[in-house]
This record gives sequence, structure tokens and C-alpha cells, in this order.
Amino acid sequence: GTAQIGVTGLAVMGRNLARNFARNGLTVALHNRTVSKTRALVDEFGAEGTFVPAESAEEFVAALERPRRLVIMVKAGAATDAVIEEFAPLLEEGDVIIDGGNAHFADTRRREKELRERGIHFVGVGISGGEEGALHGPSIMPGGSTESYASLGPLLERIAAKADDGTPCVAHIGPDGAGHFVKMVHNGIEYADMQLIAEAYHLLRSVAGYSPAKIAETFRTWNTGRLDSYLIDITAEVLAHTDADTGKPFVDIVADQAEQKGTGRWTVQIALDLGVPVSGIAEAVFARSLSGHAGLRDASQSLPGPTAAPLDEAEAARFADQVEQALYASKIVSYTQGFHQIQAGSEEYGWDIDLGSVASLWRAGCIIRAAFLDRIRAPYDARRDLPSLLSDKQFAEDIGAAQDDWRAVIAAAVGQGVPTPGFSAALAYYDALRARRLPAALTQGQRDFFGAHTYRRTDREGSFHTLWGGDRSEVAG
Ligand code: 2AM
Repeated sequence: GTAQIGVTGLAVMGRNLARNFARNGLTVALHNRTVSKTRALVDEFGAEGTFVPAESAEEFVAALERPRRLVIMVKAGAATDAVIEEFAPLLEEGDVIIDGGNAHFADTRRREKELRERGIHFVGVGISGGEEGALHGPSIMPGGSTESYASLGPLLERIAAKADDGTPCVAHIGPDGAGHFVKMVHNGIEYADMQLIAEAYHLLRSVAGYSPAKIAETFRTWNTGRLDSYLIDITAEVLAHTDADTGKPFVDIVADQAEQKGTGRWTVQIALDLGVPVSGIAEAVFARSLSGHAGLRDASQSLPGPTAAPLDEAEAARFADQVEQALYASKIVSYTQGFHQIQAGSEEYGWDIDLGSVASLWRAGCIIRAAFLDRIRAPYDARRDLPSLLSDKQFAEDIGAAQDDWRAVIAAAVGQGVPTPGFSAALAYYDALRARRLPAALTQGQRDFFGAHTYRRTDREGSFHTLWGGDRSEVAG
């Protein structure tokens, strides 16, 4: 075979990825269960590069140079397993199967192990950036063996997004499921970012009394500063858009029930298993879930609450500045939580993930791309075992400078009855970390009282139990 890489599964993501490889000078074998899609790709985009269309699995495998590199772009779950089982028997030792779908990292770990035992490399790759990213340069998070990355990495570097300094947004994340795990947390952070932006919008609308157009303008200003990011940019676009049918702001004619595909939910489920407090991501997932409960919301319309007192123009402008501070501080917290989860996953599964490198490859191509990622990279590059982003001096200073406004914004939200679960959870996390003593001591006392669960003391080693039902003397636990 002559093709350096093959793509099977030519729905929009697969098609765009194949075109991206071809546009970057690679010979690309093409395959799809329904042959007409393969033909359509070649008919429409054949002039973009060198494609080798294949109508059968055997033909596809034969088109690939060895070691074969075969990218599967089908739906996560059973379809991925079915396609792996179709191709694995046709492959030889040292060949590489790449899963570019949104697989759960636990599935990737299972598949990698099974295929490794058959002499085949399996690389789970997280790909972020949507359809446009797949075509023009996504952020790419490959897992799998170091050996497979040596063969695959140079090809991925060609198609990856490039950061401002020219670095390709791809790096070997770690063994087996590490890539899909990091992609999962990326999506969790994306949920949190979106929720925080949504809360900022809600506050500017309800408390400052701004129109969507005015809020778009505000976001555009923010986007020239430290919040500079793709999500802020598209938020301004969405808010400035007018519905052609009604002439109303687009945001006012869209049903306010958010949907989700599930990677945010996975992030939270896994965080619960790992014991990592990702409260910002959890609130974002729950906020989408709550919005979708139409019946519950209908039934709650007559519940009492405060009515907003309008601000004058100067007060509104001052409030908007405070919201920017609250958004930035909350964003620092959600990245702190997300990176903590990656660190915990890395420890649990022995991946040895370089967090600075993760921040680096999120700088371009992906949905959470932002100037901010460069600021996260620096402290991790300086100190690979940094315990937390909040232990970085610069972030600590930033959050310290923002905290008065952050608190004022949440106080206003509470006073005026505007829900800000993301801002509030972030501040609660911050204050809990700061606290010298937490009421967890009381929780331990309660647990010891009703369940003899024992407790440790601040002044002595060991575990203890108080005889709550007896003379309340203390015994060794
Ligand atoms: P299709 O065009 O034949 O439906 C997204 O669904 C992509 O995954 C499509 O290219 C689709 O092929 C492919 N796909 C989905 N399930 C599949 C399966 N079980 N086997 C092979 N390809 C599958």
C-alpha cells in the first residue's frame, strides 16, 4: 500500500479529518460502510490531495503502507467495537488502530489491552474543535504506547492546530486511555466555561438591565483582555445576532433548555469515583439538566422571589466590571478543579501526564482555546508537580485582587434572585480551601456518634471513638 494513513467512517468528522490529512500532503486511504459516502468525498474533494478510496475492508487495509495507521471515526460505543473487530483480523503485528471518536477512556483502556495482546497498537485520540477544527486544525490528545506515538505523532503534528508560537497542538498524553481522559476533562471544563459565561450574561441582563446587543459589546471588550477566548468571542456573536423571522434578539427566541451529549456528565461521574471536587463542572452539568425539566419549571412559576431593582447607567457599568472580575476568578477555579482531576486520573492509572503540555495543546484548535492557557502552562512548566493552580503565586494574586468584586456580584445575585451556581460553587471552593478549620470536624463527630466511624485528633496520632451512648469517655478506634 501507498497510503500513510487511512480513515474509516466518513461522516462529517471523519471526512474533514481525511481532507485535513490530504491537504497536508499525506496519501489518505478512505473507507466507509456505505460506499456512496466514500465516492461522494472523492467526487467533491478529490482535488484537495491524494485519496485512495476502498470499497471493502480488505481493499482498505491493502491500501495502507506498513506499519498501517488506520483511523476509526465512528460513533463511540458498540459501533467502535464492531469496526475494530472488522479490521483487527486483517492487521499485522505493529499496525496501529486509532480511535478518533469520543470514546469513554475506560473503553479505550479495555480495547488497548485486548489489541496489545494481539500485537496491535491501539491509540485512543481525543480530538477537539468540532467539524471546523477537524478540517482546519484541531487540538489533538493521543493516548497509547510511546512506540505508536513515534509512528503517528509526526502525522498528527501536520494536521493539528498551531499555537501562536507555531507549536502544533498535539502531544503524547500518556498510555492507553490517557488521551480520551484528558479530552473528557477538556469537555467538562468547556461545560464550566460556558456556564460561567451564561451566568455573566444573565447578571448583565437581569441586574445591570443590559440588552443582548449591549452585552455583546461588553463581551467584545472583555475579549480584548485576560478573558480573550474562543467562547467569549462566539458568545458576543450569538448575542449580537437578530432572528430574521421576528426581528427579536436571537437569544430570546431560542428555547431555554440546554442539551448535552454526555462527556460533561462522564467528567463528573469519574470525578466522583476519583474523589476530586469538580463542583464547577458538576454545577454546569446540573444547570443544563435543570433547564431541561420543563414540567418542574412550569410548576414553579408562582414561587415567590425578589424583583430586580434597576441600576442607573453608572452603577450598571460598575457592576459589569465586577462581573468580569467574578468571571475571571471563577474561571481560575474551574481550571484548578479540571487540572486536579487530570492529576488524580494520572496518578490513579499511572499515566504520568505533563499538565503543562496539556495546557499548551489547548491553546489553539479546541473549544476552550484562550490566552489563559498560556498562563496555566507557565507555572506547570516551571514546576511539574505544582499541587494546584491556586498554589501559583500569579493566580493567587489575581484571585485575591478579584475577590471583593466576586463576592459583591454573588451577593447581588442572591439578593436579586438570579441563580449563579457556577460563580457560587467556585467561590465556595475557594473559601473552603482558604479556611483554617472546616466543619468537617463536626461531620466526623456526627459520624462517630451514629456509626462509630471513629475520628483522628489534631493533637495525637491514631484513631479514636467516643462512647456516646455510655460515659462519653474516649477509646482507641
Ligand atoms: P455509514 O455511512 O455506513 O452509516 C457515523 O455514523 C459514521 O460511522 C458513518 O460513516 C457510519 O457509516 C459509520 N458507522 C456507524 N456504525 C457503524 C458500524 N456498526 N459499522 C461500520 N460503520 C459504522
